[in-house]
Amino acid sequence: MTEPATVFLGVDSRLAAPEWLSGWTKTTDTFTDSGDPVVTYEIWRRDVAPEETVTIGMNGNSGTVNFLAAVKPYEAEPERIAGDVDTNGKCDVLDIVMLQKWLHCAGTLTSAEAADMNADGCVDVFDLALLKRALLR
Ligand SMILES: [Ca+2]
Ligand SMILES: [Ca+2]
Repeated sequence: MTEPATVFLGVDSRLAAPEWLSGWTKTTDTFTDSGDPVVTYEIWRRDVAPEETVTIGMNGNSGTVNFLAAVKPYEAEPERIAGDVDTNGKCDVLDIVMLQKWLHCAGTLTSAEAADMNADGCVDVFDLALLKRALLR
């Protein structure tokens, strides 16, 4: 690798995850091929730094192709702005409106995570109060 990248690896779900996968993160994605037999692959991912070498080990089942690999340039998670409920990149009165409506069961939240101002895992009137306070500063 010469640039930061994310490597995705599909591992045959019929096999136990090999030891060398310990530095990888298992995603919730799977991939199913159309072969015979049909094989489902569990998708693992790993962010790789420049100049790092990715070594893929054996899967303990010689004789069959049981891997898929894909590499894409590393993308940082989009930055989340606390209180930016509608995720338009800024926190303003429209976010209060959206959260207020949602609390009255009349609308949707684009980002429940951004709405959870006090990060207690649920969105409620306390978060609305905090959002209002944040905007009044
Ligand atoms: Ca907003
Ligand atoms: Ca909360």
